[in-house]
Amino acid sequence: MPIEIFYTVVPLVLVLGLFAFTARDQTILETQYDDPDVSIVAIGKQWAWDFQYNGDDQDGSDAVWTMGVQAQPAPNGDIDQASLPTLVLPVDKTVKIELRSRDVIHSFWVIDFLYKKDMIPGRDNQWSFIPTREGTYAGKCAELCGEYHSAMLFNVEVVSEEEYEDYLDTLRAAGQTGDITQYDRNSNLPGTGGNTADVVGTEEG
Ligand SMILES: [Cu+2]
Repeated sequence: MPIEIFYTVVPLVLVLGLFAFTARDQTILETQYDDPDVSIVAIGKQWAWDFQYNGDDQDGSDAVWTMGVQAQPAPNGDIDQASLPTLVLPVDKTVKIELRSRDVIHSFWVIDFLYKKDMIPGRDNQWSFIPTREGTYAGKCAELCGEYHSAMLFNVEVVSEEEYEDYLDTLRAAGQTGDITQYDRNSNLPGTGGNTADVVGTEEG
């Protein structure tokens, strides 16, 4: 009898303990900012990433964006870091990222942020956080999504607010403005992903 009670109570305490900690942390991690300083849409696609930095307008007309290509080999055989899609974020600001997919299920994973979340076609996910340390952080797709899944890489650059604004200005100057969430699958070939003309060519309906 004492043994029976022992191996009923001990697992019960373990399971309830794990549940309590999970529920507590998950509630904190999953709380979304209603009015973030920075509102971003990250879109997964076979096999790269598009990033849209929303402005104030509801229709997205004052948004700026980049459209990425999958990882390219550098001359020495390594990954060409310079051509990877890059998400630029200002340090110490509240960030809310809307996670979308253009085709199949992907997963948005920034390794050093210790968090990842699926991008599911037709079901938008959100992730709110505050980047607190400047630097470059590696990200990748964490959901097997097809032939070049392993080339679905990106970098996150956390920079000062001035550098962030300068970066948005360079996108604006390059004419990369407007809402890209409405487009269907984009060409992922090098040299075509960020080209406005190609984007217009793949517009739906
Ligand atoms: Cu993927």
